Amino acid sequence: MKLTTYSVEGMSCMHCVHHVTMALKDVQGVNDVKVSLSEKTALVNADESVSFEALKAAVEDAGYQLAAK
Ligand SMILES: [Cu+2]
Repeated sequence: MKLTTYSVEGMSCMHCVHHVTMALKDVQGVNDVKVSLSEKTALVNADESVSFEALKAAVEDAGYQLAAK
């Protein structure tokens, strides 16, 4: 498992935080997610097998942008 912090663009309220959190948690291999609205970040605890591309695609499907930090 590894912990990685990403930056998230497009969030404006706690509903957005919820959407991003759910999108990331739905990715296979993701164990835990903490999204911060004020810091515009997502702290992701995931298996080594989880790619950045998979996380980015999930967040984009939900309507937000994920970037390496
Ligand atoms: Cu919102």
